[in-house]
Formats: sequence, C-alpha cells, structure tokens
Amino acid sequence: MHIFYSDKTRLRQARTELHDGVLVAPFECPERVDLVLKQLQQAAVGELHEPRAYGLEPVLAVHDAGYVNFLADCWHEWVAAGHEGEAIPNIWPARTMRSDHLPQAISARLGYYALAAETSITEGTFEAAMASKDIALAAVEHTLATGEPSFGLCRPPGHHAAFDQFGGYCFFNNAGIAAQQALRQGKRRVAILDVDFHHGNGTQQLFYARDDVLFISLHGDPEVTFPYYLGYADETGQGKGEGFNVNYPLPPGTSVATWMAALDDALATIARTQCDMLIVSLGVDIFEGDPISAFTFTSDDFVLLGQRLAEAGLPTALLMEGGYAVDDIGVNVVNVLQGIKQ
Ligand code: Q9C
Ligand code: ZN
Repeated sequence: MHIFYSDKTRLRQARTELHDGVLVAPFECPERVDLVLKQLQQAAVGELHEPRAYGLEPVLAVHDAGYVNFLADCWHEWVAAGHEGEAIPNIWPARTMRSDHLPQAISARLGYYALAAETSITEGTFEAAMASKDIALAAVEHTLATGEPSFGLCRPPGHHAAFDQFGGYCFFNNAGIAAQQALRQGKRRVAILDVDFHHGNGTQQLFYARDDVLFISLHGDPEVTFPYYLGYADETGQGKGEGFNVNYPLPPGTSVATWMAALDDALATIARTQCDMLIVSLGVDIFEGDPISAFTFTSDDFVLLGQRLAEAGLPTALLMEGGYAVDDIGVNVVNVLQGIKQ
C-alpha cells in the first residue's frame, strides 16, 4: 500500500485550544502524525511517499476564494493588528446580526469564517493545510492510477471545513477536494464514508445538493456532540442530491456491534448507488480511549473495520481525520490498514 505524508504538516504547531473554558495544548498536535508514522514503519504497512504540490486550483474547486485568501493572510493580518496571542475567533454574525456584510477588521473576518472557537489560527497553519490537501490529492491520484488502496496521513484534518468556514481543527476539506479531483479525472460517483467520531459537517455541506458524491457519516449524536448544529438523520440531501446524504447519529457509548450494523447499512447504500470510488474519512477517535470522544472501539476492532471497508470492493483512498489518544493512534491506524490488506 502507498502511504502519503509530508513533514510540512508539522508547520501547524498551535499552542492554544479553547477547551472547557481554558486554553489548553491542542488535542490536534504534530505528535499525532509522529506516532502514526512510527507504527506504520514498524509494521511495514507500505512505502512512504511525499506528495507533489498541486497548488490552489483544486482547493478553489470546492472552497470560496475569499475564504482561501482569508486563510492565507489571516496570521499576518492578526500580527499586523498588534494582537498578542494566537488568532482565536470570539465574535460571529450570530442569528440577530448581519451576515451579508464582511467587515474589514481581522477579528470580524476571523469570526465570519469560523464555525467554532476551539481552533486557533497560527503562523504556518495555511502552509500545513496546503500540505494536508496535497497528501489527500496524491493518495487519490495513486488509487485512481493503480486501483490499489492508499492512505493519506493528512494533518490538519478536513471534514469540519465547509465552503467558507474553518473549525473543529479543520481548514481545507481534504476529502472533498480529493473527491472533486476524482470526478474531474473521470469517476462518475464517489462515496465519502466518514467514520470519524464527529459528524463531517463540512463534507456534507459541500455536496448536499449533488448526486455525484454520496456522503455517509456515522457519528456521535449531534444532540450531545460537536458540531451540534448538523448531522441529524433527517438531513438526506437537497434537490438532485436527495438520497445522497446519509447520517447515522449514534448515542455516546454505542457498542461496536451496533456501530458495525450501521456500517453494513452504509456499505449496502454505497453498493446500491453505483459508486466507482470510495474515500474514507478515517477518524480513529471512535477508540474507547479517545480523550474527547465517546465510542467504544478497541484497537482490535479497527482490523475488523479495515476488513469491512475492503469488502466494498471499490478503489479506496483513506484519509486521516481525527484521533487524539496519541499513545494508541498509531496502532489503531495500522490495524485499519492491515485489515484492508487481508
Ligand atoms: N475541546 C476532528 O476530530 N471540540 N475534530 C471538542 C474538545 C471540537 C474534532 C471539544 C472537536 C473537533 C477532526
Ligand atoms: Zn473527530
């Protein structure tokens, strides 16, 4: 199996995350990829490859140009405005305010383009986000060329990033960018299966009115789980996209058996809708030891997940999303990939 990774992902080194009312060291940290790499090498899962630079064009195929410019300039503008700490949004065009006007001040634009306050923008964030989507594009390109599965060790993750919003540790929607590229290269319908503990609100939003990308997500019930305001079962798609968005909100503590039953249902839908490629948003924060999540996967259960994904029988690219139990993140990722290879 080909594995794609870039050291440039390390350029995102945020110091602060607003968590439970306190600024803490971010859960989404560079050590995550260090430990995944270490376990991938130890288990000899596949050869490591550096992605090439694909530029902004594939990003602009799914994201707003104003948003992309904001991400590129935010840190410099924040510093130029004399702010001391990292760029943390603290004001939004909330429901009673105007959202049709984008104010000049960087603090206002930061909130306009943010969907939550936990994710600080820092020096190097944009460059790391660029590397992360390059990893996703290279993985999908390899799978398209060979039919073989590939793994993109993306960081920062992507599935919370929408057309013009960042948050939930995400800036560019890596899976969405890669899916759009696969369509451009001749695929007719791409399935994005999101197994991260959190709902992939960004990916859902990008493709909600389209029938050429089937989005299916299994996740913690948004009634009680981030991102709260999207991810309910009645969100089934819009217009010609009706039926091409499927959500499985599951309660905290959901057993692996129940989760796997939902996965079987999801895989049946993928088979029925004649998808010709599978992109997996691979969050391993469904692990029982994850510090910010509430599902019950053991490390062994991830092998079973990999086996089920392989049974779909489609060209498959797996892209890293969440997973914050750093001591176990490497084994959990390796187990999924070993399961796919079996
Ligand atoms: N401060 C991904 O897994 N808030 N994002 C949770 C902890 C945001 C997770 C509370 C969680 C975002 C890609
Ligand atoms: Zn997550």
